[in-house]
Amino acid sequence: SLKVQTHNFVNLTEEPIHLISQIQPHGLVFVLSEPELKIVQVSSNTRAILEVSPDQVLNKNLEDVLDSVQIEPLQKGLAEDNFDWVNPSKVWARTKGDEYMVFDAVFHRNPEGYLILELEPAISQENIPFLSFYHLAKTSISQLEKTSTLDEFCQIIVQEVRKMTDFDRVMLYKFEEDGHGVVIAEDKIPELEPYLGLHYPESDIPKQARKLFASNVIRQIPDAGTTPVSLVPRLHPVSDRPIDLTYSILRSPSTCHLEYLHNMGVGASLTISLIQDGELWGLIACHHRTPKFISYELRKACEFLGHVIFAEISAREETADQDYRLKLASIQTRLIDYMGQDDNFIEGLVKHQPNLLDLTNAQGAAICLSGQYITLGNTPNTEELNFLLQWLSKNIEDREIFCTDSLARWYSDAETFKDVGSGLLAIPISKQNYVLWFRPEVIQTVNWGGDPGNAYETIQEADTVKLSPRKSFELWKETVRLKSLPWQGVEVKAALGLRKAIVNIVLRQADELAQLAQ
Ligand code: BLA
Repeated sequence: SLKVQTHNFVNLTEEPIHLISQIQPHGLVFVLSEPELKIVQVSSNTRAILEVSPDQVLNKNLEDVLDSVQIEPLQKGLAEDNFDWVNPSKVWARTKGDEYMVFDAVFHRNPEGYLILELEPAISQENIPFLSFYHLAKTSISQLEKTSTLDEFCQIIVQEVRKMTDFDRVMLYKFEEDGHGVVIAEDKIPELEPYLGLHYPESDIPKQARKLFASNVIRQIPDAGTTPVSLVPRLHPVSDRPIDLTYSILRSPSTCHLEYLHNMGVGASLTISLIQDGELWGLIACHHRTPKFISYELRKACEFLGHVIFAEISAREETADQDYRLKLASIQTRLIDYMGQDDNFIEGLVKHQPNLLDLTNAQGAAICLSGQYITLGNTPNTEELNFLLQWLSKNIEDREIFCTDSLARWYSDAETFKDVGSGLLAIPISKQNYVLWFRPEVIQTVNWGGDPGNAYETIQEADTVKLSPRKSFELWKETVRLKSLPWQGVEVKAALGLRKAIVNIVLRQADELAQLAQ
């Protein structure tokens, strides 16, 4: 029935990807018990890589696989959980006969406290040696300092990452407030069609994946066409649960995402998280049409570059905000002065320059006090204002502010005055008394990478339901109506500041009236 499907569907979009218990086959994973470093879980591809079966490895100590000469130097770092000190360590393991294979050994402690070792093939591919990385970062940063706009800046980032890694396509993907995202910068080989400026729905990168990416900041899929391998035993012998692979570098991505990459024609990817104030701000997403492996060192270099560069983005965003915030603060101060000077304080908000409109960059404003309106600029008419106020007093309750760039979504009658009031910022002063700011409709075209209304399909297979990403990422133009330009955080704050000042004046006047009456 529909009910069952809905239930499954919720489970599917929230698939716990950190508990997948599968890894990508190009490396090996060992879950260890301490202090003896006994192997309690291992990936089942030991035969393919080391020519021994998982059973021959399980319950052995790590030194039986990597011999003690290699492990002893690491033990101090491991005992102190000093992973920066041990990662990566070059180790070798016997494959067959007298042959050895060299790996990058990378240790971490998972969220449950278990020690995990991952072995990746040590491929020396440094056309950019790690030690010269500092110079690279320095030239990149000095290049970046010359750029003036944020867009230019982001463009340099993707170019630098592409120079370092030689991916076919490198993008900077930024999340918007509602969870969907936009490609804001791109560097690519000419044969590929551009994704720059395209929007992608929230479900392409579901919530639990975004959460994981905030703690595991760099992830690679060197070959999206391979079949994942399982851990054996499937459950951790002590916890009796799937091991938490949140911080793993080899964890297999969800099959849904592998299908997505296939549909996009992507053979390999590298993704770097950009974090701001603990939250995922965006991603640097790299694509290659064919398999491509990036060594641990080079990944670290990319991660570092992403980090350093992103600090600069944040700083620039903040300065831009800061200048506007200062401007609005000075308008607010002047409005408060005007209110103090005029006999009727309301007049002070509308008679002078700057006025109420300048405080929030609105095209219309209305002050509604005791059933009277004073308006400025383009506003709905008196009757429309009457109904809007009734709706507001019923619906916004005790909130200090109501703010939307699409009023008609909440209040359908707003469609009739969309040309003046598609956006509304409302502050209640007291019951029935409001200051309202309006913005007109701005019809926008949003270019989506595929139809966002059909971002995925649900496929029923016997008694299970699975999600499958869309097959086509072809440009899909959406015309967005009944929406104004968005209110910015600093504008909302300025409105709240004014509210405080007005409430104080109203309270003072009420006090004075009460004293007169005594
Ligand atoms: C992961 N989806 C991702 C990732 C990206 C995208 C960048 C992170 C990949 C990584 O960290 O290696 C999406 N890639 C994009 C977008 C662009 C791009 C938007 O290049 C734009 C150009 N995805 C779906 C559906 C589901 C889904 C229907 O489309 C299922 C609900 C899931 N995507 C999904 C999951 C992950 C993901 C579960 C996490 C993969 C993992 O690490 O396990």
